[in-house]
Amino acid sequence: MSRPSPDAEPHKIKTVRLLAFPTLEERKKNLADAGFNVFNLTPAQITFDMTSGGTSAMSQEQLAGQLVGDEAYAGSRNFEHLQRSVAAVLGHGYVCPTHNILGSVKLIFATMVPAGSVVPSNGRDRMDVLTPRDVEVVDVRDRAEPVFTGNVDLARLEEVLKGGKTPIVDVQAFADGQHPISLANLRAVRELADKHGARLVLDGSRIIENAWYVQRHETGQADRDIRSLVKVMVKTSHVLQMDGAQDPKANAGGILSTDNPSDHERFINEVVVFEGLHTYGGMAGRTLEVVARGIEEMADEDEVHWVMHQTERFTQRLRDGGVPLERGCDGAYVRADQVLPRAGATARDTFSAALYLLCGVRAVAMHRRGSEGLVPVQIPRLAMTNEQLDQVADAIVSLVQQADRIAGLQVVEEGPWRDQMAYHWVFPDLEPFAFETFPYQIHTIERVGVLTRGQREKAIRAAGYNTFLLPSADVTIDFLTDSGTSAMSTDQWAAYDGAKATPATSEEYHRLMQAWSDALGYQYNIPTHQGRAAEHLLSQVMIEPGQLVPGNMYFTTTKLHQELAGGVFVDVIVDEAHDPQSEFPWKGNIDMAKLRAAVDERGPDHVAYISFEHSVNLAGGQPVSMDNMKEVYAYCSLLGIPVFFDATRCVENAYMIQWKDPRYAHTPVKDILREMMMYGDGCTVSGKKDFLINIGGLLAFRDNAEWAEECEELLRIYEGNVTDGGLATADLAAIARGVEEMVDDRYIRSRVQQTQLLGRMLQDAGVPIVTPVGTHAVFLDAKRFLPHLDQEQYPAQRLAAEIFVETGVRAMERGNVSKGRNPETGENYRPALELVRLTIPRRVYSNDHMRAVADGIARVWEKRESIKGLRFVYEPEKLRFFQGRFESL
Ligand code: P61
Repeated sequence: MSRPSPDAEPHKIKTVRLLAFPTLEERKKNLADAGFNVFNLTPAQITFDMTSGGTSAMSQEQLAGQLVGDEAYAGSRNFEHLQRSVAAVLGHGYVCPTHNILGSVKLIFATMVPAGSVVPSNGRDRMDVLTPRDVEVVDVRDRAEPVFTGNVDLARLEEVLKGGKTPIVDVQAFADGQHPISLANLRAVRELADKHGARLVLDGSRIIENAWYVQRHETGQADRDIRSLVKVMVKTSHVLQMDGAQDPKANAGGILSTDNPSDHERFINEVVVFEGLHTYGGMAGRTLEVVARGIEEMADEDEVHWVMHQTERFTQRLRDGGVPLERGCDGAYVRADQVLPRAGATARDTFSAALYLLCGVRAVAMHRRGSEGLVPVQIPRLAMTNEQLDQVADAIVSLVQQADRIAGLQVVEEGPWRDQMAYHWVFPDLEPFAFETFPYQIHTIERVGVLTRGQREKAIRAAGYNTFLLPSADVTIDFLTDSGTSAMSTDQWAAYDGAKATPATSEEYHRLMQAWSDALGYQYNIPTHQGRAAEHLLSQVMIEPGQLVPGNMYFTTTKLHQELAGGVFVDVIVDEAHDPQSEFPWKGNIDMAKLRAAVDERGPDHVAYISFEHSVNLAGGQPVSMDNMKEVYAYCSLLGIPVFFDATRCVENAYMIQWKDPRYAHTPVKDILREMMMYGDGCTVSGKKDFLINIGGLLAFRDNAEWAEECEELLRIYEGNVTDGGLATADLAAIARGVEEMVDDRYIRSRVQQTQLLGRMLQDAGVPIVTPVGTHAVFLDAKRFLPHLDQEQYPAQRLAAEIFVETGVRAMERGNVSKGRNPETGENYRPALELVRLTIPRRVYSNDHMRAVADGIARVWEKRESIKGLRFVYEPEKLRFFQGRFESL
């Protein structure tokens, strides 16, 4: 079962944790304050904390598990769950929980290892805590074995066992994070232990990584899956100890499991002395639950392969860059003594301090001071993208290249443990390394659908070739919409959880008012449950029947509400917007000639307002220039015609101005946005897009109190209270945070540049797309993709279906099906743009996902000639794209 390297995460991002990017000056200050010992730095001072213990991204099911801890002293449901998951995945019938791995070690030594014992072990890092216990630890690792470097030297082990003072043999899976053991060797150790009446205690904290190694490198094991290898390794031991903060991806906790009732009996009688009752063992109920769920999930084949792929890729990049290192199952262990030979005994801590100074990354050697000069650079499981890891590797390579500029730390205070060290240092003059990456780490993941091609064929037929009708569980990468699909940050969640709910006025409401007026500069801000609710109120208040509403291309809900209020929409967008091949950079602009003609024809009194959308969705996410906003506003304000923005994607538009208009290249996006909003009298917003929340909207007026009052009157009737707009208090809190996060320059740049990347890769493969690429989506041009299909055969609809079958990616048709039929003639409108929208949710996918999507669509492109059209089998009258069903021609 030799698997190719996975090309993208087999999951998406559910929650993000924002990263800090301290400046060089801040890093110097932080280091000095920390006594130049990076152990003393805190995550808020660090960009990437390269450690794997308790730092993994968990699944959303684990996160949810935190809230179902029943926090009982005795016999909790979470403990029962732990028993079930240990039995199912590890195969042991008894489990005793502990507060962490040290708790497990403590119980084993208290119950099985009398003072004066000799304990053979293949690991060294445990010595720190074993030696003070009046036992002799003997290193029995087989130094001659080239592949399974954690194997036990069996002859040496037997020698030790023959001494008669050895009650247990201590074996670590992936000893010290660096040395895997083979299944054959583990079995031989068990035989020897049995022969001499000792018990084999396996530390399985990194059993997943070891199982992967066995699958990949041990003869005869390639066809076994990780799950069965884990079980067989566990069953080979008498007792398993496991750190909950490693493979189970919890932030604390540990277990001891066994099949032997008398061993278990001893553990549970001792656990009450040191840890807690045997049904919680020093863990909170929530941690028990997270560990239980983590054990159930940890052997997921795709996830294990992704984690190990990241480790291999990271290590290889360092090796290629000439960094001396030793392999780790969870990262690379850098030979600081070789990098900084002049630093002598302080080489490790000097390396760590220099790396932090260079780029804000922490890699720290912990525990006791020892002789080995290794600095572990561990990867928090699932928490970083390949791009981020590549940059961390590049930073380390750059450090190694500058090593001769670095003098060793001078010891000021010392002790036997590394956290006790304090130093003085003369800062070396290093060329700093700047990260250009997502300004967040992955906090929680969401598993995605993994169907086979055959299953996807069945699924799309069952959905009538309509991607709206596919269950999301069947979708691998969901590019249907960027609406309400953002990953929230942990800060947003914290605000959400901390909100004090009320149907009246809340602190969260006031905070939100402040956040909105800071971001947009408008005086009157009215919350709504989403965008269309704001459109409804605005249209009802501002439009008199028969009035024109000129706009830069329509959006479905916006136009609908204008028409329901008796308005007549007129499209005044520039012609280039209708041409998928025009390279004009401001395709969202209003054509002044068209606007003037519309106003002149009916007179300014017959124009309700201008409906001015930022980053025009249906034109392909095309931006409006600052000059155009100024010009439209200057013209309209003279005539007394209000200008209202649809500011749903205003931040993306602001970034496009920063990127494409040289006059704004150095202006923060926050300031560009404030200027943009000055050229309007108000706005509607669907908060589900740029504002980084899953639900919510806004109706705002710059300074007109009368309009605001009229809208609030309708709000009370249709939506909710004026202080919540029908939203939960908690959602108000999440929006307020989202509004702060959305104008972060690093964030919005990485967001829009991700869209650009996907567009470039598709263009490089020759796939016809709308150019220039917009902000939130890449639009495929189905007319050029499938020129052999007539528009009556719904090429965009078929293309979206075909992309799903080939790749598991869900896209949205935006062409003949969406536009509908002319009610008078019954004919399809046959719009100029026959498009498939690949819409990118915010903070949810990595750039590797983009690559996988581009490769998949390139495969569809290659076989385009064999793709057939569709015909309706069920065609609803209104908004037929949502429910319509088709069959293949
Ligand atoms: C979308 F197929 N957009 O792009 P609400 N203005 C703008 C939007 O993009 C927008 C709304 C107002 C969606 C969701 C969607 O026919 C459809 O918060 C520029 O959804 O009410 C929504 O905001 C409406 C998709 C909406 C559709 C209607 O995917």
